[in-house]
Amino acid sequence: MDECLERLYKAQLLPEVTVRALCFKLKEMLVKESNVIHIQTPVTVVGDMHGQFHDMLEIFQIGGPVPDTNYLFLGDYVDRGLYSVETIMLLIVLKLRYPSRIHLLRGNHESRQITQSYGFYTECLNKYGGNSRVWQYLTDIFDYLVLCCIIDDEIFCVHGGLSPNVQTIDQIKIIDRFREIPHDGAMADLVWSDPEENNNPTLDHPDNSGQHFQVSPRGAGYTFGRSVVEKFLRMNDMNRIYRAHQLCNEGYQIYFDGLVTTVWSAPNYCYRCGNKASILELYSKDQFYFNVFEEAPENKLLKENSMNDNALEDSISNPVANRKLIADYFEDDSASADGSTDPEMYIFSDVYQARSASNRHVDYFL
Ligand SMILES: [Mn+2]
Repeated sequence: MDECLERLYKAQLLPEVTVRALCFKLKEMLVKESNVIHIQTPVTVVGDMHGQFHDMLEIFQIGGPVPDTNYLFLGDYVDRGLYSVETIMLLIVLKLRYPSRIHLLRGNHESRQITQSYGFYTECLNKYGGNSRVWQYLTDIFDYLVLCCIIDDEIFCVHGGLSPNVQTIDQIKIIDRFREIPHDGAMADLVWSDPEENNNPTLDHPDNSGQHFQVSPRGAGYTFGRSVVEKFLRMNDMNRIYRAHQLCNEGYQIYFDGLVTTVWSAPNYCYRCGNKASILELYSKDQFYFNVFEEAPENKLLKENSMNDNALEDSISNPVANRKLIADYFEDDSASADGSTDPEMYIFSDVYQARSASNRHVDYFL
């Protein structure tokens, strides 16, 4: 296990048979867990990572390594970024090696359907010689991840938010979670929903007075207002909610005077959003600190390169130039040459990923 960790910290892939064995072991561990786990402070809460592996290493630098620091990850480990496999594999092996020190909730991207559209499926194929077995092992594991966590009996943590089908924690505990995330219902809402400051009934919308959940513009889950949160916290004797799922420019966002907090941990999301990220360090139930950070130095090479040839503004205002910079950074000459003109060579496209990963594949397996 320590040998696996050593390789993963260096961003090296593990062989397929090893991934299979590790997933099998983790499944045995997770199947015993309740849908809602209980943990105690101190713990550091981490939001979406989305395959930004170097930024996750940065988190272990600024927040402390496992097992010195306890971590609760709120989901969305894969998709969008270029290192989803490395990111989820490191988290899996850390969980196996230090089960009581790190906890992993399920996000809406920990899903077979979503990962086929947002990069993880393609990345697995590219990094494992075109076969989808590693993707199958990993998405099978996603079915076993827990849905919620309660810290110190009073802080409710979940990837997305609340559900009109869930009034009590006990109702979450009886969900059959060992499955793909469904399109609707309580399990879908927990990973898809968002808080909405202006979701309360008003004179303009008196019809809302009875129900403060509204259909989400995401096409899954709901948006929910203050009254929903207050009722849920009161009924469950909880004090506040920590969740992830939404990009925050400052790395975190506070709703309803602190009743709900969003933690976002992917800096410069997708290597181009320019946002900060944070981890939330909880020392006790009332003492906490938002440790705000920016993208990892590996990503910053991008900016320095672009500064040198005065292309920084171009890279922000001109997505094509930006793609070329990113492609240059990943040392894929063929892709970058095409990338400046061919929209198909966009960094997250199947074509780009296939080419760059086939290069990397050689490194890993020869
Ligand atoms: Mn999400």
